[in-house]
Amino acid sequence: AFVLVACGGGDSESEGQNGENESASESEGGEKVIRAGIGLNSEHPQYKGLLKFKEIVEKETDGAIKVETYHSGQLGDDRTMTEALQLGTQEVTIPSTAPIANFVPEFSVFDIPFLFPSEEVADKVLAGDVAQGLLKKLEEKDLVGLAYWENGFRDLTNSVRPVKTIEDFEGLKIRTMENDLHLEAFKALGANPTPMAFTELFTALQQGTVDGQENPYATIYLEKFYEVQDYVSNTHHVYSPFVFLMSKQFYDGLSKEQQEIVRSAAKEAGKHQIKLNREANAKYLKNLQEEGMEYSEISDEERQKMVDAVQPVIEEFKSDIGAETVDGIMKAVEEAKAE
Ligand code: TF8
Repeated sequence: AFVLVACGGGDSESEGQNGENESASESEGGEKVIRAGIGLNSEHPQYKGLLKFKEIVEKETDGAIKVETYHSGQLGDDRTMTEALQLGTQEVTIPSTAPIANFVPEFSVFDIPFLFPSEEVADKVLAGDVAQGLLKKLEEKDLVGLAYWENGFRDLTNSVRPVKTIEDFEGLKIRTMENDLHLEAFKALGANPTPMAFTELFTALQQGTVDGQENPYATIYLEKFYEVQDYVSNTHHVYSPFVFLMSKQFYDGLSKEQQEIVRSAAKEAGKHQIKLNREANAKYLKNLQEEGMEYSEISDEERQKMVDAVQPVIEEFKSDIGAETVDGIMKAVEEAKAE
């Protein structure tokens, strides 16, 4: 019944086995469909990862589960797609943790500025008990967190001036994700932040409703923000994980075996996504400069001033996030650093 517009994979492996093709046709009519929507465009590693998920799930279930993929916010933004999962009108989305905090406040722990010093530390902490425990909390909100994927370290762009020092933030109108901790952190840095859905961001930058935004280099480049932004700085102020979310209503309707398949597919596709994402984030700063953006490097000394400026905000939010979660993640960071 469903004709797929965006097709992933398409390699010979998916056609190979005769017996499996037969059972797939027998399941006609009874097939389940996963409508998977993401915010970023089809060039982004987030979408490449989603295509990998589709390939694995359709192969492993012999076509009993079909995956339809939608990019560029075609089905909505992070928040509205997450709500659709709760209602059971969409099956999969992969938002940043920041908007997920509007559903499960503990996820804001990842919005603590300068929490993760490196991707290696992020990997270890996200694989650890506290971060994995947060995924389980989603079930109380009719969501199933199948795996962490990666958005990555966020860097600042704007169209007013090069940002090298903390003083340079003064008065800049910065779009933030819909997350209170982000908002307050940017106020503490001296900026004038406005929360906004990602789907409205390009136009807001273009029309000058906001002066700047912050996202990993892959997003800044692949979403062509360089067309409407002049300056980029390696603030690396927050590491954003993505969470691969499934509607609990849908998940509960799967057989045990299918649940295992979607779970391991989300993890496997996540490894692929994270690899591509790191290659992209490492590569695209150069492309941004080639497109004419002026790059400013933040010195260690200046970054320390930013770390100090946001400390009161972290204190203020600790009880909202949950002291146990904050302390648990911070301990995990220290342990990962020491390894
Ligand atoms: C943001 C996030 C987004 C993603 C994606 C659009 O700035 O970094 O890029 O969550 O879903 O809103």
